[in-house]
Amino acid sequence: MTAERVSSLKTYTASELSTADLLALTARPRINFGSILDTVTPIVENVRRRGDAAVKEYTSRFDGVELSSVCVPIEELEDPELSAESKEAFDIAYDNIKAFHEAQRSAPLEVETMPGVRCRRVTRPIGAVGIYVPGGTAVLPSSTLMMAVPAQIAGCRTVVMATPPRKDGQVTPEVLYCAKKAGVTHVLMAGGAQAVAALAWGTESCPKVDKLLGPGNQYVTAAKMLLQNSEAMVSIDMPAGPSEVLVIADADASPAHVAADLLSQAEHGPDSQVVLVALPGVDLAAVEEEIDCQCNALPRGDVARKALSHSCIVVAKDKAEAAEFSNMYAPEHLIVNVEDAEDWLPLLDNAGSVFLGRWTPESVGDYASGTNHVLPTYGYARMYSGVSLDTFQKKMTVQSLTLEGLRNVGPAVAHMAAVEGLDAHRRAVTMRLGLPN
Ligand code: HSO
Ligand code: ZN
Repeated sequence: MTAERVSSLKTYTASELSTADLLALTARPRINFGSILDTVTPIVENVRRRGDAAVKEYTSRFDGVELSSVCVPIEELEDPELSAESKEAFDIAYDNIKAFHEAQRSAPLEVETMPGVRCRRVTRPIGAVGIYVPGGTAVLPSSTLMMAVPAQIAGCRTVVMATPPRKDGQVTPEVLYCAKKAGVTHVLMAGGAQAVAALAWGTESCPKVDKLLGPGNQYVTAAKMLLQNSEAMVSIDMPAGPSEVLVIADADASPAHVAADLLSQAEHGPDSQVVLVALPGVDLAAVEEEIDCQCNALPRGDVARKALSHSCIVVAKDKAEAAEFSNMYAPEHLIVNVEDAEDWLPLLDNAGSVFLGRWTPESVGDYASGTNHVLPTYGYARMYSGVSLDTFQKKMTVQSLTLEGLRNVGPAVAHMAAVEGLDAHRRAVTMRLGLPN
């Protein structure tokens, strides 16, 4: 398949490509977990055996920080000093995320399947969760809110936030502010595979959690994958890869806005995935020029440029072709910057979160519209949902029968048990009903 290079972005015309070519365009870079697991496995084992001492050693080696304590109850950390403006911004985000996630509570479910046979489904919080808030090149207090707020609404008893400490050994003030506000109970001052292992196994200072959540680098992801298949008895939110956006633009979309949206995802990391699906009439040269110009002015322009070097433009002839490609790609974020955005929704099946219309940049969902920004990447939006209230809960079914109920359903149960040759099952029913054994 040949690509026309306008300036920085490879450009393809969807109608000229075979299905195989289109599929190849949706392929994400392969991650070689084999070699990553070789690094991560001994770390995970060491933390299992030696607990806090191992976490301290790795934090000293990888982060250059000497920890006095590894994990502390959050009330032991002093309230951080934040400007009024910062507080207000995080408070608005908190309120909106809370409002949207509180509305996700499901109504109790109850069905009488036969007279006297009552079936219910009740919801219970997961007892202890570990939320991983990445450090690295950007501090992400917003990610703290995205995970801690739904955990707080769900009623999780223990919420351990793991985050790499700053060079001075402190937690970033904004991260701590969000953690306190959203009910985090413990702070684990570590990052990487060692933090994930401490959460999964538990250490002297760190409570063992039932579920691990949150994005992280390849080591964090590998540790989560390894631990969910181990004796640690821990589940994970979802598989994770680099962050992504797919922007669908029509001729009315402002090239400056399209470029800004692409760059907002590209600046996350050199491996970010950025795709533009352009409808007829989009001035691609203008978009390219905007990308170039805006990129030069960005503090993280070099990161964004690396991401853009493996990104592309797909030209679609109409709405159906654009939606079909987007569904094939299954992006983490999907921006639909078109005139009739609302009409597109019924056509869209696979995306972590959708941003409809020209006034809806991805940034609003990243921070404060109320939706969650921990979303499936790597094409997993085909079968995974983003983090939500459900992520922090599990459902328990309940049945209660009256004698009449057992009379109604019992004969079918007894017959099925006989078919399966499970006589003890059959007798548990027939005995109660006073039927011959
Ligand atoms: N777009 C990121 C989330 C984020 N953006 C955090 C800014 N801060 C991944 O969904
Ligand atoms: Zn973002």
